Amino acid sequence: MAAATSSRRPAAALLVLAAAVVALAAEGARYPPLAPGLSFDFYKKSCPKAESIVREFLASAVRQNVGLAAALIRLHFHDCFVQGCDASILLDATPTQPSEQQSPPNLTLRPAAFKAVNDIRARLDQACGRVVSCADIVALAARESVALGGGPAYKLPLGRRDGLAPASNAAVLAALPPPTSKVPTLLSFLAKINLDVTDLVALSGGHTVGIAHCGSFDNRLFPTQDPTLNKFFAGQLYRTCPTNATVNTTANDVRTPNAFDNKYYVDLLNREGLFTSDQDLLTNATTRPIVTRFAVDQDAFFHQFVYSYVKMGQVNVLTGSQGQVRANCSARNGAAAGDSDLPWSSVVIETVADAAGSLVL
Ligand SMILES: *[C@@H]1O[C@H](CO)[C@@H](O)[C@H](O)[C@H]1NC(C)=O
Ligand SMILES: *[C@@H]1O[C@H](CO)[C@@H](O)[C@H](O)[C@H]1NC(C)=O
Ligand SMILES: *[C@@H]1O[C@H](CO)[C@@H](O)[C@H](O)[C@H]1NC(C)=O
Ligand SMILES: *[C@@H]1O[C@H](CO)[C@@H](O)[C@H](O)[C@H]1NC(C)=O
Ligand SMILES: CC(=O)N[C@H]1CO[C@H](CO)[C@@H](O)[C@@H]1O
Repeated sequence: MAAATSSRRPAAALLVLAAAVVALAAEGARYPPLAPGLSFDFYKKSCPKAESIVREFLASAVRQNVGLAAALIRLHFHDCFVQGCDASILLDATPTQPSEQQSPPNLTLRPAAFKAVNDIRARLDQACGRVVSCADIVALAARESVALGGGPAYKLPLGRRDGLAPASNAAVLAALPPPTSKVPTLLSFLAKINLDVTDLVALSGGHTVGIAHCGSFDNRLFPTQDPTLNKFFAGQLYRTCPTNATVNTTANDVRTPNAFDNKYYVDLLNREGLFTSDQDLLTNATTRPIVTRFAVDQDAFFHQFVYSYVKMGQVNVLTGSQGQVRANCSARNGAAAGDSDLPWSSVVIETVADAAGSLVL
């Protein structure tokens, strides 16, 4: 009896403690300075339910397709790295172009992310009219995806407006480092949008969820094995990607593929990072101490991830009367499908194909 009572009390105390830790993860987070025009309560009057509508939609959508969360986290990266967080990545990207190669099953993740954004757009329109921008929907969807995976809940500055044109293919390539990059190259790309070495290590932690195609890491298998790759892990990768032309996918985080946690950094300590750009974070002496810190302290990772992801989410935003709020996240307002002065389709199809296979974040 006494034993039963005393064992229940610590359990209850533990629960309280756990709740306190979760709250801390959100409230103890530092936030970067807000970009002019953005605020935490931007839709308080015009669409008070915006955040709960996104949350409810994704809770159900991610339950049906766990890969959607990773795809949405990645979509926000790609949007912000290229031409700022203006939803330009969504423009005219109808997911219908046939693939040249046999289509890997998981290529469907990206179209699923685009569809989720448009489905959220429709629900928000119904509730509030066209007031929430597609760029904010992408940022909100990414935020909910982090939390749904078990990651930190955080406050999100809102008020982004949507861009009027997609980035050129050249601009996309100039903005996103390939996954074969090492730390100095990664840092030179991040410096273009004022992100630093701590941001690099924290944002790379986004690879705690999601999958990658063989083509993004087979440089470490062929023609010879990368010496920084754990031999046993390499053996697994050769089974997934037996030749340098295999169309196949594997999890980014071998330990907990669908959980947003700090196990990605534990992977790196064990030399089980998937990309060159992952493993070099441990190899390089500048980034190694940050990797080690996040591997042993998940709260430290969560706090820094919130800071860096919110910072990234404010890169070159359009605000106030700049840009527009798109009615259809896939097309500029008033742009008919056959619009002749803007040959979007060709540009964007290339952009999306690149983004699917060969980019680091
Ligand atoms: C949105 O735009 C895309 C691309 O132009 C188009 O294919 C799609 O039919 C549009 N959706 C709606 C609901 O109008
Ligand atoms: C590690 O990264 C730093 C920062 O970019 C760079 O200066 C240094 O040369 C890198 N070290 C190696 C061994 O590449
Ligand atoms: C793709 O990966 C799976 C799982 O590792 C493996 O069983 C399969 O043989 C691979 N497919 C090809 C074409 O190599
Ligand atoms: C892949 O392997 C083939 C045959 O060995 C070789 O000709 C080709 O250059 C390789 N491609 C890459 C990207 O390594
Ligand atoms: C949505 C989807 O098809 N996800 C799959 C992607 O590939 C991984 C590994 O091959 C599967 O486990 C997922 O179910």
